[in-house]
Amino acid sequence: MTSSQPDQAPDAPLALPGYAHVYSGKVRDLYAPLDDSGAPRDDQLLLVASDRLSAFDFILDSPIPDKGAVLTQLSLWWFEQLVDLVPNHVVSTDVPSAVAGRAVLVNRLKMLPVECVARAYLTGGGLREYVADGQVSGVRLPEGLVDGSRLPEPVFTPSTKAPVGEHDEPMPYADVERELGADLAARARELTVAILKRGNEIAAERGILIADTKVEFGLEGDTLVLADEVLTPDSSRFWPADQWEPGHTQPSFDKEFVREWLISPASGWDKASGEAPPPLPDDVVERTRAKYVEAYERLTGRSFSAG
Ligand code: Q0Z
Repeated sequence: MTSSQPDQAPDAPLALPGYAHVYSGKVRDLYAPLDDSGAPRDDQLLLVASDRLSAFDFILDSPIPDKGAVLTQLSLWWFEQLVDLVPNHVVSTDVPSAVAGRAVLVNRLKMLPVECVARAYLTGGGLREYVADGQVSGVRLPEGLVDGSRLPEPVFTPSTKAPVGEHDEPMPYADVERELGADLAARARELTVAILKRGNEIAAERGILIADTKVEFGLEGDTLVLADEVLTPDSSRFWPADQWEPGHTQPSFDKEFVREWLISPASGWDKASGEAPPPLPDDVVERTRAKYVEAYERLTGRSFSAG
């Protein structure tokens, strides 16, 4: 049995011949391809998405089959939809068979030291800021907004990059300008908002609202390049459009069954206890897998086939 602690370090990463493990996040792993001399290349990375799921800040013991592949294929599809707005880091999907479908070889970029977040709907940390002072990331909003309200325009709400196990914190735009310079800061802001707008234009036709999203940019010379994953349920809040009802917490498109079961008496788990959540019942795992596949199929119009 593996342990589940808040933001635990994950299990030992997979050994991939021809690659050196570089870093592991909560649900993804980074490797460097080895060159002919067996040394790690400094110009590329292999990004591997696992089937791990986080809920209530825990990495659950129950993997969701195919989650890593679904999210990887969804990111790849979005990169194509966005390529007229922003270049991306993708080099190849020719990856070791052990991670086929859930890994991407990418250009190693000089990453911006800022999490670029945009919000189209008000919830979470943005809602907390709005309730406190009527603003989100320094942008004054109309009165009377509630949890789930659509914002008049998407707002750029950058955050700091927190170490694994800590939460990102809101970063005033003036600090982004200090870190990046005014020109690069403005370009990152405009691109982040444009990505969320394009995402919502496409998703709206398919019954999904994208409340907010977090993207990462790197630099290739002076050019901002979209990196990491994009517009996936792990980097964004997806809401079912037909259930959208401002005034309360919206159900999550992907994690609703997991959260509902974990807080139900059936789980026997107390969110406030600090204890690890129990393993998920098979039907919750299967219904959650189906939601990830449904998001992929609705958005892309393609059918998902594992393997
Ligand atoms: C992404 C992350 C993890 C997956 C670094 N193209 C790039 N160039 C340089 N660095 C990155 C990328 Cl994508 C980079 N991350 C986040 C961590 C698995 C992505 F463990 N960190």
